[in-house]
Amino acid sequence: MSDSDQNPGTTAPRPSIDRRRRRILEGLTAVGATSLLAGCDWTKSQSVQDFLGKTEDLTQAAQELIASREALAREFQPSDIAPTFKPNGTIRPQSAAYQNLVENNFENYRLRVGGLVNQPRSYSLEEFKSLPARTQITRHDCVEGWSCIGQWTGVQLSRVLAQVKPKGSAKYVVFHCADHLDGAPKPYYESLDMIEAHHPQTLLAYGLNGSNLPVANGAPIRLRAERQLGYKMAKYVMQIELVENFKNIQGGKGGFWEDRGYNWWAGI
Ligand SMILES: Nc1nc2c(c(=O)[nH]1)N[C@H]1C(S)=C(S)[C@@H](COP(=O)(O)O)O[C@H]1N2
Ligand SMILES: [Mo]
Repeated sequence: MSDSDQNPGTTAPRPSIDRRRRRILEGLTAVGATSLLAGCDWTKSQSVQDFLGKTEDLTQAAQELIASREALAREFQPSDIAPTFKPNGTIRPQSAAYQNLVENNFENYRLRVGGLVNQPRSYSLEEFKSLPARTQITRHDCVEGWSCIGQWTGVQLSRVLAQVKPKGSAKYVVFHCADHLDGAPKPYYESLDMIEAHHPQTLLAYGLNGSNLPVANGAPIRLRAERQLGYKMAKYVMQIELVENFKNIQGGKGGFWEDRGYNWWAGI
């Protein structure tokens, strides 16, 4: 990626909206975890109402933002699917451990889910594929300026979170990957807040266009967060960690590209 691809949107002068937006997002993130996990409609939960009540001057902006965080990404028709889904970034992790997984058809793969949860667990690929699935046809937008439409099949992340039972202190979901992009010393990683993690179109996908997810696109499991830019959608997910903040993870900014200057918030 060239330097001009970094920090999309930083050239646009929109300081006050951005500041408000950030304050609201931080508030929603803070209250999001507990209210979502209680299984309630989080926009009506007491903690969200309390938060919004304290920001009277922001009510209009806050309501617009809540609506935008609930909105579904557009879904497309089968005839819109691109013949090949363009791979980007790592297309084949080089480690011996990953090569072994590929050679054994991912039989030894385990998706580990832990951190700030009450019931850490790990899934074999077979177990994971036996969970209820969702299929969606969506458009992927990369910050480099290309888009691609594909059909994804996978398990809603919300379903996995319900199984591991996050603690009240969990505010973010971190995805640790198998690849070291561009020979980086540490593996690729990414993160979502609890609201994005519980969005119905946020999937841990194992299928692309009706087949197993190809290695080039993140086999055996990759994240789909359909209202975010491509770099948020971690491929080769090995481990999921719930955390309160990013300070002990790599560069501390919540993602591989974030540690290198991209915005953590990559909503589109
Ligand atoms: N583990 C990992 N995940 C990653 C990347 C990567 O290099 N490694 N690249 C990101 C970027 S910038 C994009 S656009 C998409 C590309 O997904 P694709 O290869 O299926 O097109 O994956 C994202 N997730
Ligand atoms: Mo990207």
